[in-house]
Amino acid sequence: MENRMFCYQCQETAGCRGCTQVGVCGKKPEVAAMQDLLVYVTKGLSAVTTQLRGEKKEVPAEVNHMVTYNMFVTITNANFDRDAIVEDIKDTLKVKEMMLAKVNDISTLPQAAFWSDDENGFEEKARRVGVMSTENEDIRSLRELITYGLKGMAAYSKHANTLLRDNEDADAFIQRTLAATLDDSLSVGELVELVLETGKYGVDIMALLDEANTGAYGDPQMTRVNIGVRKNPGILISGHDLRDLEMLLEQTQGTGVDVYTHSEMLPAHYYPAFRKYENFAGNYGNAWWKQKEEFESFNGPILMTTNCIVPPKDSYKDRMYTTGAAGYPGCRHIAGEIGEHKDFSAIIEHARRCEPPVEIETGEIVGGFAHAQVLALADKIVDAVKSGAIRKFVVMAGCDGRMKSRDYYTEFAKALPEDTVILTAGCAKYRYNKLDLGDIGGIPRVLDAGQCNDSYSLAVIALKLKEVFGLDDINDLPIVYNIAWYEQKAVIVLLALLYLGVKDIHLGPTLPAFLSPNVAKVLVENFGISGIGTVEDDMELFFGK
Ligand code: FSO
Ligand code: SF4
Repeated sequence: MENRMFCYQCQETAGCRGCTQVGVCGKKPEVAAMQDLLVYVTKGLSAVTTQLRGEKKEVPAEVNHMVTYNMFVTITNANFDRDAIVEDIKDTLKVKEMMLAKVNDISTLPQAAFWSDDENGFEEKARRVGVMSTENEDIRSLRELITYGLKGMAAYSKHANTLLRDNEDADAFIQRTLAATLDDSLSVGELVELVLETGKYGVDIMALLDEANTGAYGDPQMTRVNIGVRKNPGILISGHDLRDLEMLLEQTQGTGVDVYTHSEMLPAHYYPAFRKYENFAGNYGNAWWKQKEEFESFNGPILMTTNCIVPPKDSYKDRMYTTGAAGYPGCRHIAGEIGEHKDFSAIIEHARRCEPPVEIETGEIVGGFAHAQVLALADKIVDAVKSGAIRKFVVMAGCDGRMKSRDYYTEFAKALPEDTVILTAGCAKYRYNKLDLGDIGGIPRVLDAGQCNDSYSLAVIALKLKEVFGLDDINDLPIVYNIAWYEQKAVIVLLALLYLGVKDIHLGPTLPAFLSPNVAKVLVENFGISGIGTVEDDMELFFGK
């Protein structure tokens, strides 16, 4: 059989249909195959653990963590290392066998619960278990929508686990639902129900992560982050893992090496706990997709703690390190499980041999408007809404990406009426967070809550405003939603918003390829989801003529 792949899990999928030769993200067919197999064996393990729970037997926390880690590994541009993924498959099969031995009644378990082989059989099996192994396009669409939502949940769950927070109920849901995507007896209606339930647990997991982050590092506060450079050599840390950042900051004290954030790590500056580190220098660069140029000019080592990795150029590949679920062949990986100390000394030594970063811009970014900070300003905000100084809030959270069509978001932000305020989270903000959009009576017109998972803050803010204004329906608030998506964490954020009852979300720059026409119709009819138009048309749609 030819070596073809099929992946359509992200917004940049080839031709808005599916990557079949090589990923637009750079994922090669042999990596795609092992990711498909890792998802399959993780679903098999999940069916076994779900049966164990049904028999009132305990599932160890390490097994829960294995499931979420595996799913995280398969998120867009997190891990390109085939050999590492093969090891994950082997480990998962071993654990699955151990768990299977504890099951009393194996009669209802799916085939995936029994499948096992050595590495020689992996390629052959992978070809039979990919996305296209589900023939009915609506069932396939719903299974993938659920699976991608669970991948997003898994990523957020892992971040909470890293800070020693667990939610066994949500883990049980993730596993039960992964297993359900193998169940041929489920109808379209039942799968739609599961999509919504996934959103419910998405809210729970984001709440857990919010508690974990604020519990460990304090409530984000309004902060001005420098985007220029200092004179020392630096380490650039990217991705979403705050615990990795904390360990790196601790280990760089007194070494003469500065630490800069990149892309989704920018919001770390908003947490009080990280301000005390004098070598925490600022943010360097922009959203993930510009990293080829920016990593080059940074000069020092780069630590990728999660997605989004762009296959590195040879000129800086030896300076790129990965940790956690991230991986790239040829880049050094820093080991360390949940609760373990990670040793970053090799990166620090490396930084000392490097030139300081080249300055690519100067100035500041203002952020830190997670729920506590916004609620501290609630009176001011409510007055501004009542007086008409703020007409509408525009949620522009989500992801950035390399498609030219995303210029829309910059133009949209520029065209917004001056009595509107952008609420944002995620890397989508880089499309407009360096524009000077001013403020309304001291309230900045771009309120950045943080990372994509901090979209949860935006929901908390909306619910609070609903209460303050005495409204029955969250959709009666003066808030419109124009969200950009790229990978699977955005899927769980979207499902969480749907669960909270938010209607009429605009999603761009294109709708997901994994929505079949019928599934898209369900989302349109029940939730009013739609795409984006031209900036002019959308201005009129949102704000009238
Ligand atoms: Fe962006 Fe990448 Fe945070 Fe995503 S850096 S695209 S939705 O990983 O997770 O916002
Ligand atoms: Fe293509 Fe996106 Fe899949 Fe990468 S993650 S192979 S770009 S659909």
